[in-house]
This record gives sequence, C-alpha cells and structure tokens, in this order.
Amino acid sequence: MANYYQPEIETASREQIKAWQDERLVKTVERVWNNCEYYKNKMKAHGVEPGDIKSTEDLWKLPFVTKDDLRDAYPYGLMSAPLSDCVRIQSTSGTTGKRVVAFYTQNDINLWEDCCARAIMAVGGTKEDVVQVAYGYGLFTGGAGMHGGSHKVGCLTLPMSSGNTERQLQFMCDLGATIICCTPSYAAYLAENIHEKGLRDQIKLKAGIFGAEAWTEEMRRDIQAQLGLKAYDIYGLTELSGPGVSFECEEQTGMHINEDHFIAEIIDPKTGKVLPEGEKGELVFTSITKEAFPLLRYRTKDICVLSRKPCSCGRTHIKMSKPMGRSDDMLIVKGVNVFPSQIEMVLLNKGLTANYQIVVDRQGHSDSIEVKVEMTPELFSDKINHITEVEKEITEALKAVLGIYAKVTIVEPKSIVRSEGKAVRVIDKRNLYNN
Ligand code: DLL
Repeated sequence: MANYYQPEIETASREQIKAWQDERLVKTVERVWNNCEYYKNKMKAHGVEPGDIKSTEDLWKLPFVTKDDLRDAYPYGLMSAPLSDCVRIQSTSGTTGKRVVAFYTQNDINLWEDCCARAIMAVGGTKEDVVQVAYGYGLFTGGAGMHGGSHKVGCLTLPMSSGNTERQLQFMCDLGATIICCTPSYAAYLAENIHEKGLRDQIKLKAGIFGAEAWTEEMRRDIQAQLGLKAYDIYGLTELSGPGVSFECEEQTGMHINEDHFIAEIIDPKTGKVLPEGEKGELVFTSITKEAFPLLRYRTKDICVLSRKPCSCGRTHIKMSKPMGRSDDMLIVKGVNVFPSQIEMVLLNKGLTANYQIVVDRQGHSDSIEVKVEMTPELFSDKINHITEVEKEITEALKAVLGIYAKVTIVEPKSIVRSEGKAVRVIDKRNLYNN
C-alpha cells in the first residue's frame, strides 16, 4: 500500500463525524449490553438501558468505567466478543495490583493499526521511509502498534524493540532510519549516546514519534536540537488499543483524537461533571468501533484540555493538549499540588538535563521533597566549583513555580539510571509508611 492517509475520514465535516459517532455509539452500547454481563449489570445498577442512548447527547447517562472495574473484571469479565474471535492480548506495564489485559479481534487490530498509520503519515511518513520502532515489543502496546502502522504506510520497518542501545545506533546509521518511534526518555538517552560517539553526521532521522509518558515542550526542544529531527507527540493507552488514540500533526498544537473511533469528554475529576470545551480536567474516552474490548466512558486519569479550533493541517478531528500529568501522578507535598512536569520545565529551562529524580519523604508530620538532577558533562566541568550556587538558583526557581521549598541536589553526569521505556521519575517514600 503506497499511501495510507485517510483524508475522507481525517478531514470529514463535524456533521459527518457526529453522525458516525451517534451511530457507532448506539451499536456499541447494544453490543456490550448483549454480550457482557458485567456491563449489563453496571448499566442496570445505574438505571440506564440501551434504548436510552440514541446519540452522543445521551452519553452522560452512562456510568463511568474505571481501572477498578478492569481489575474487578480481570481477566475476561469486560469482553464483548467470544474468546474464540480474539487473536491477541496486550497488557499494561502496571506496577501495582493486577495488570490490565486488553483483547483484540482481527478487526480491532486492523483499526488500531490504521490509527498508528495515520500518526506516521502525519509526520510526513511515506513508503520511502525507514521506521525504527524502539518501543518495547511484547505485551506493551507501543512496539506492536507502531509496527503495524508502519507496515500499513508501507515503510521499511526495523522492529528493534527498546534497549540494546549499541545495536539501535548501528542499525540507525547503517540502514538510514528516517523516523524513530520510542519514549521521549529513551530518545534523550539515544541522543546522549549519539553525541558521545560522534555519530550525529551519520544519522538521517527526520522525525521522531514519542509518547507513552509525559514530556514537556522543553524536552521536545532539547531532543530536536540534539537529534536534528522534528519531535512529534503520540498518545494512547492499552485499555483503548494502545498508541494512536491521538497524534500530533505538523502544527504541533495538540494531538488529533481519532474521533471516528473514540469519543472524548473532559470531566471534573472530583464531581464527574462534564466540562465545556477548553476547560482543564480528566480525559474520558468511549471507544465506538471495538469488538472485543469496548470501553464506555473510561476514566483515563490524564489531565488535559480539548480544542476544536480549526487546524492548519486540514484535519477536523478534535485536539487534546499534551497531558499535563495524571491525576494519580500529582504529588501532594505539604498540602500543595506538585506535577513532575512543572519540575522538568524548570530544570530544562535552567540548562540542566531531563535526567532527574524526585524523592518525596516524610519526617514526623512534615513532607519533604528533594530533586536530584544531573548536570550535563559540559556544565559539570564548567561549574564544578559553583554547584551550591546552581543549587540555590534552581531552588529559587522551583519555589517560584511550586510555591514550596524543594531541596535541590546536583549529581554527577550519568548517576541517574536511564530508561529504555517509561522513565520512573518519582520515588514517593511516604507510600512505604502507608502499607
Ligand atoms: O503508553 C500506549 C502508548 C505507547 C502510547 C506508545 C504512545 C506511544 P499504557 O502503557 O497503557 O499505554 O499507558 C497509558 O500512558 O494513560 C498516559 O498517562 C500515558 N501516556 C501515553 N501517551 C502519553 C503522552 C501506552 N503522549 C498511559 N503524553 C496514559 C503523556 C502519555 N502521557
């Protein structure tokens, strides 16, 4: 297949998109009611039946689905297709509790790969491109999704998976990869290695498709400068298929949500009330084309804003902002809300690296927060005698943004563990005392 762009879908009129959503929502509600006992009981308990849902205007009548539902119903309880119709499972990397397991029919895989193909096309990908997929393969959705999307576009696909950085760099250079797909923290690590090995002249990358974790505009700026490519964001979650729920186009002012497959809402995370377009809140998705594992009003916990402002790329699908953190990522330190992304922004703006760690602890009744951050090797040799001054400067900058005192410790280059997948940036020792 030479070209995968689906303009008739991606630039459809708002009326057409609404018509698709209305029809597909009604079908999906019937599907879960008829095929999934867990959903039927949940809807009954909420006093709603399929006949009550006639269009997207009725969406609010449906109960929310949360990660707790997925855990309660683990492993098969939320399926809406017979197991014999399924061809794949994928799973989250969840570190606590039971993993979330998602099921796919062949049709589900096909539509998911379409979404990933759209993301690759949106960064200018064509059949002439060489796509290095450095997201993890296996249960994690990153590798499988982008791999399938790359095939659909007709790109030469390098199924590298994450890790084995030496080999990544060798193939990147020898096979002339033009597009790289990986987490932003792994992209930063690859950039560091490319710089150290003096390989910058040998790489041909023009675009990177980075997602699966939060990253700031400051990090985008640094990765672009170091790798000489344009860095695009991509968003998704296992529960909804994986990467490709939304993706950036060249305008880079938010990610277009594939609205022919997903209906997005923003709610107040405390009250559950639906908020108007433009307001910040928790992102909620309803999948309307999935067969095996459709989710109605799934609460993602990701905090963002939706916008229907016309986009210069011509795509009409609604855009979501970069997630500003997850409601469960938010740290409450000394009673103040702290998002790791606020800290990252300050560090990068002060010329430090994205290699940092946030340690939260409690002494008696008082919380403490420490930010350990690496200096770049250049800064390290330059400022070694002035470290306390640098620490003081960052402490003040953090205080201005967070409103609380955070201890800053500059550490040696390379002393913070690098990530090949999603970076673990927060160590909250207070959790130990709660268990
Ligand atoms: O991370 C799917 C994915 C793979 C997306 C590759 C993009 C690229 P999960 O492991 O289920 O799935 O994690 C989903 O990761 O709820 C967000 O909190 C976070 N996340 C995903 N993409 C982004 C992004 C994959 N672009 C969870 N920016 C989501 C910020 C992201 N957070």
